[in-house]
Amino acid sequence: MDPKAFYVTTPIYYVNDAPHVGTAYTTILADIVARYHRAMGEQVWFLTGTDEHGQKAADAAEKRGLTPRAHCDELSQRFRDTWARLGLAPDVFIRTTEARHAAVVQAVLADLWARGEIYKATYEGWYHVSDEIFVTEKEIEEKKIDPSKLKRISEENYFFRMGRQRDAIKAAVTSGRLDIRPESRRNEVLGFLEKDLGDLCISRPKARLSWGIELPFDRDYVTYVWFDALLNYVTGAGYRQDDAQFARTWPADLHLMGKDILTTHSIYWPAMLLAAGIPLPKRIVAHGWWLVAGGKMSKSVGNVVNPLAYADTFGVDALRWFFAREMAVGQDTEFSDERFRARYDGDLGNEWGNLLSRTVNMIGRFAGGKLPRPALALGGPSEPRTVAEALPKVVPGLVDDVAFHRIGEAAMELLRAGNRHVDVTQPWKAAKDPGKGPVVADALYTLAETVRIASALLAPILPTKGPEALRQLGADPSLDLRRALAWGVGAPGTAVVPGAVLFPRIEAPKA
Ligand code: ME8
Repeated sequence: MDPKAFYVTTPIYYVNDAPHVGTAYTTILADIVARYHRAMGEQVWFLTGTDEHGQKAADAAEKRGLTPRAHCDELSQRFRDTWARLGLAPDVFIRTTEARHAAVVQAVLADLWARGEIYKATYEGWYHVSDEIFVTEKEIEEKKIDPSKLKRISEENYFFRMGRQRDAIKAAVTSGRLDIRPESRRNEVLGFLEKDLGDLCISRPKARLSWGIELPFDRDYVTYVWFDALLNYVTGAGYRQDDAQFARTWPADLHLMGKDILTTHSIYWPAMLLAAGIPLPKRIVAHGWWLVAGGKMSKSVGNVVNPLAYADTFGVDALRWFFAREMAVGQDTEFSDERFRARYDGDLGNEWGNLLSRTVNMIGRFAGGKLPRPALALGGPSEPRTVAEALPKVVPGLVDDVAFHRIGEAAMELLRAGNRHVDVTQPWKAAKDPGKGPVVADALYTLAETVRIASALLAPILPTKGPEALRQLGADPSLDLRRALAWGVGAPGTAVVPGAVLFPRIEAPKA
């Protein structure tokens, strides 16, 4: 049987929002995860997609005079196009409006109904007429909802016995079988699990909302959008469609998302899976917000950053670098033009691009364009070599921790050591002294290995520039990452291939 693939997911995004920096971030983060695992020789299954049912999509379609399906087709395509423009290639782009997904949702619902995990009861509560949602007393108070907009409704609905699963979820989280990160979020979930979970209303009468998946046991109802949406993760892995595919993909290794939807993923979703007898995902990682001027980006404030503008001006790799290096997953982080430029000019231009061009240049001038054979180990291993040799031990753990800001920092530390090594060894001076051939050879080999290792390490984050740097060094971009991190893999005699400046200075005005 094929080995288990590393299965990483993003949330599936609501179609009504255009792709923005938040959704681009999670999708790029998942792409980086996918590339690191692939670079280490693993099979990967990377899923993203769109969440298309529910009231908001139905309303928006009506406003535009379109059928919900036509509306969703158009908006879902916008996500696909944006991800393609950003060079993201998920293995599956799932839409909740696909027939195969409806079949999975209905099969799960039928199964839960047959086993008594779903029951019918009267739901009574305050209904917000114009928003078409039930609101709690607490929400009415907090959001100061106008009482004239509220109607007391008593309605028959279907409920999922979520409360029954509380102890099982708690045991899974406590034991780490369901690993929730960061720690603060895990504690939040455990706190939530202290209370009675209650049952979950999972239906909407069609008379009120028809844009959804019909309940297989009552055609007058559709299922609640989250019940439908969460199941995308198993549909996209072949559940009830392709048993071999499902066996090699499920359980998900990593569900990535913003902290806004941690509860649905760490309570509703495990409860659904436990009730359906499907194994739990292994890990849930909730990242923080991209902030603008200290506040969350919001359409109403008008401070939403357009990731495409940055990708257009600085290149997709620069955007990916900023995302990976600037945010420690789990923390809120400021997105500013100034920080973006500092990362671009400082890290990419000054440390990496500069060391690459100096190295390739000097190998051209002082070593006939070929990687020299290192002749000496002057006074023990060089600083860059010492830094590089620590990497193989730490990199796999950092990948596992989704700690790309630390991988980025480790690569920069190596490049900084390389740039210092240029200043210390001054190969252009030594080259004037015929007796110092071995010193020059040693310095140039050290520099080439330094940039080669840093470039291989960065390639999953910068999938265009990383391989480009490696090609300039005559190195193989497809080498397994663990192998590529080893000092000494660069073969003496390899011809360097001088190329374009990796990160040209960009004088363009604010993106
Ligand atoms: O919640 N910073 O979809 P959604 C970082 N359809 N990430 C951000 C962000 C910000 N400022 N704003 C949004 C849904 N995000 C459901 C999910 S899954 C079964 C169903 C990201 O379109 C973050 O990943 O509202 C967040 O979780 C996601 O966008 C929400 O996307």
